[in-house]
Amino acid sequence: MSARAPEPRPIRKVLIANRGEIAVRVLRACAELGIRGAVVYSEADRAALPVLLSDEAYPIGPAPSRESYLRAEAIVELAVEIGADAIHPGYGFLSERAGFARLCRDAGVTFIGPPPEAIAAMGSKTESRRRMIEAGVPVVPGGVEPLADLDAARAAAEEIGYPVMLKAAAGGGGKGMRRIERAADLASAYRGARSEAEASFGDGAVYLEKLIVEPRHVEIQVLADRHGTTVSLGERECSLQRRHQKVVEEAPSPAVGPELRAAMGQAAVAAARAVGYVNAGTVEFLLDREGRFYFLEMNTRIQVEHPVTEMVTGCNLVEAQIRIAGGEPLGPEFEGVTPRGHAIEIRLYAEDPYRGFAPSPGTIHLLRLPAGPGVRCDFGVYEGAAVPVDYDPMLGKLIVWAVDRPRALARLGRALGELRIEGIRTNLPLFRALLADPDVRAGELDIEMLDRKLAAGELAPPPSGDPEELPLVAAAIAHLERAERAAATGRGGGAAPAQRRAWRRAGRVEALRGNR
Ligand code: MV4
Repeated sequence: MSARAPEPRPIRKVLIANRGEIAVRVLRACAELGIRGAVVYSEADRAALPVLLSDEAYPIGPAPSRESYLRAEAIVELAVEIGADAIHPGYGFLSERAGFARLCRDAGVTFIGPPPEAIAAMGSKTESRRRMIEAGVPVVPGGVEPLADLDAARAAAEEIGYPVMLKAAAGGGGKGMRRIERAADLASAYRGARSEAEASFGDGAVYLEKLIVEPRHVEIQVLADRHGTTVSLGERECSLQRRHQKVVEEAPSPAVGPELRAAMGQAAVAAARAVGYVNAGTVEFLLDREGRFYFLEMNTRIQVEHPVTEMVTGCNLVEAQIRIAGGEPLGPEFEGVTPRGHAIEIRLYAEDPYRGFAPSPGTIHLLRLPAGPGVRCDFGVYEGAAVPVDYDPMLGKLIVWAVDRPRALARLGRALGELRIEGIRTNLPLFRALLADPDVRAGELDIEMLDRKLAAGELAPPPSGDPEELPLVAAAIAHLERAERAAATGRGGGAAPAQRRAWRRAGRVEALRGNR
């Protein structure tokens, strides 16, 4: 066990080294804690929502993230200069760079995340597999050493038994990964994986695992304080992915009952302890059809899908991150947490699902977010805002909660019906199609299902002129006509000009919906 870090400084001001919805999310947690929230912003984000909601905002460079949100030294220097006690890295950007956490430590600024050693240990696939095996956490059968050459790969594959999977030792996220069904395909896969790993990570080392066929992706949220307490907050089902990009997440998983949850939770806590983990983290598992689970990797950051866990546990994970970083112990409310009800999150992207998911940057002319019981919207944009081309195109997330899965699905359908985004194309139609899909409704999910269904054309756009929208269109037109009649006859009761314009626009937008 490593020595505990020295008592951290009290957190009165946080610098947020991120943008979009997660910067907004952290600002909200800071505000509730009575902490000042400062943000950095690139030239493309001068008028972005986090800047508008922050207590302080500082320009950090031009649009490309390399010249702005990835400027580790400049961000730490800024934190020192403005007297920030801590830096929250959000997700992406600098969040999983051990070197950045080290820079913060050296500058006396608290990094709101795990120690650099834990980030580094989980950053290497082979190193983390070794540590997990030592800690008794189940891993996918296979090697823990990089393969010396093709002959070594042949021998290892025979021993594991086909089908197998080649993975980059330095990597994660699917880069340098090859599935191999039979010995005849090994040589070319080996060369391909090596060169891809070299190109992606500057390290061509690869190793072999048994291929798990049609598994689910189930991940466990953990929290660990600086006093030796580590807890599990249950799982998230994240199998609905497109090319390693999650699209829908839910909690609990339809495939996980109390016993499996307890077993996976124990394994996740053991995984975190094995690397001296502190703060919020996620342990990813593959879950096979027989209910066996295997450690895949650990994400040492807050995640996009954290709200589904928040909705079923009542814990505020970003608040917990800040409290932990400030040295507070996890209170009794974090012990023996069991999920209540069911939460589903969908990610809204500025991309067109029916044109190969091409990015669709531009200006959001109309944004109407759903509300009402059990509905949460975490967005990084507002009506009138521009969506830059320079970053991940996620606009925000819609999260619903209800007492059970069928009711959560119904609520999601209702909320999707209220949501309007105009000016840019989004993947919204995909969710209507997914909600209508019998496998999705039944909770019968696996990691390749979405790609399979998209390739098979099973998620076709819903018919245009959606009948549920007709009453809205009719009401808008009727209102507009009444207002115009009243204005033409010069008698009272006419809408004010600004309101009339708004209705006219709403009416046009609704009328145009037919050709989507
Ligand atoms: C696997 C696998 C099947 N068998 N390993 C993809 C990303 C990387 N973190 C690990 N991944 C996988 N590893 C074995 N031995 C299938 C995947 C995988 C996957 C995993 C989680 C979520 C989505 C995925 C999509 C395709 C493949």
